[in-house]
Amino acid sequence: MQKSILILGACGQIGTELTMVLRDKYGADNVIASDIREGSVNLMQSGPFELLDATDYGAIEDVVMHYEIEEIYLMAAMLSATAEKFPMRAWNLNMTSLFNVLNLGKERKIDKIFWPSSIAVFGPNSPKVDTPQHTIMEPTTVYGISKQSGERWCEYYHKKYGVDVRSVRYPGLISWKTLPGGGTTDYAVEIFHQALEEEKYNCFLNADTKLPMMFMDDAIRATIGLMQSDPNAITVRSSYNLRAMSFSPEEIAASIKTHIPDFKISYDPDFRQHIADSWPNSIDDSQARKDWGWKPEFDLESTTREMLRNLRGQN
Ligand code: AKB
Repeated sequence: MQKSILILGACGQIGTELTMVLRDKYGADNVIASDIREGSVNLMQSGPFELLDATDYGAIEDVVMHYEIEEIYLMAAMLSATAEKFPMRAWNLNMTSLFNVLNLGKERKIDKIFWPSSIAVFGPNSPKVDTPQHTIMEPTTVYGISKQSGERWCEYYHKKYGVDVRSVRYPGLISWKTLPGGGTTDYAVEIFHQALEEEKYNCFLNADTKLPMMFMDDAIRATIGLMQSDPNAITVRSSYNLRAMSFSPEEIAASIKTHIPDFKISYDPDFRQHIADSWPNSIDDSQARKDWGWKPEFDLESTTREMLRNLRGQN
C-alpha cells in the first residue's frame, strides 16, 4: 500500500516542485497539496488540494484524519527579507506551523515529518568558509532566529517524544518553475528572468557577496533522499548542512554572459546586503554525505544552462 503524504505550503517555490515529484513517485491521489492560496494550474489539476492555514492545528488535524496522512512536509515559511519587515508575523508563522506538525507527531497522528531549515541559522560569528555542521551559530535575522529555534525544537521532540522529524539547511535555491518570494538569495533566480527579458539586471547585493546555492532538482533529491533514509542512519536531528555550489553576483553574471554575451549587471545593494553579510560563503556537508549519501549533481555552469534552456522554452 502507498503511503499518504500532506504538503503544507505546496504552492511556494519548493512546495510546487516537491509536490509534483512526490506525486510521480507515490501516485497523485496519495499526495495532498495544501496552501492558504491556490497554486499553478499544473499543481491544482494533478491531484488533491486543500486550502489550509499551516498555523491552524485543528484544520491540519482534520485533513490528516480525512486522508489518513502518514507523512507531512512543512514547506510554509516566511523567508529572510520579508521576515525583517514583519518580525512577529514571521515568528508566528514559522514557529506555530512547526509546533503543529511536531505535536501531530507527538500524538502519533503522523509517522514522519520533513521541516526545512536554512543557512540562515548561521550568523556573523560563525566560520564563513566551509561552515561546519556543529559550530557557533548566533543568527542575527528574524528568519535565522526562527530556524535555529526550530532546529532545537526538532531535536527536542525527537529525543523526548521519539518524533521522526528530519531536516536540511537549504542554501539559496534556484528554480525555473516557480518564483521564490521574500528571500535574500532570490536575486539568483531573478537574474535569469531579467537576463532573458532585458539583457540586464540591477542586483540588490554587492558584486562579491558569495553565498551557498543549489539547483532545485538537487534540493528535491536531497529532501526525498533524507526522508527515505534508514532512521538509524540519521545522526543529526536538528538539521543537516548541505552543499552544492557557492558564487557571487559577479560570478553568476559571468556564467550567464557565456550564453548571452550582451548581458550586463549593475549593483545597488539594499537592506538585504546586511542579511547576506551575516551568512556563510560556503558550507561543509560531510555529515550528510556520510550519514545518508548526499551528493549534489549541479554546479554553476550546469545550473545556468538548465535555467536558460527551460526559461527560454517557457516563452
Ligand atoms: C532566503 O534567502 O531567505 C532563503 C534561505 C537561504 O533560506 N532562500
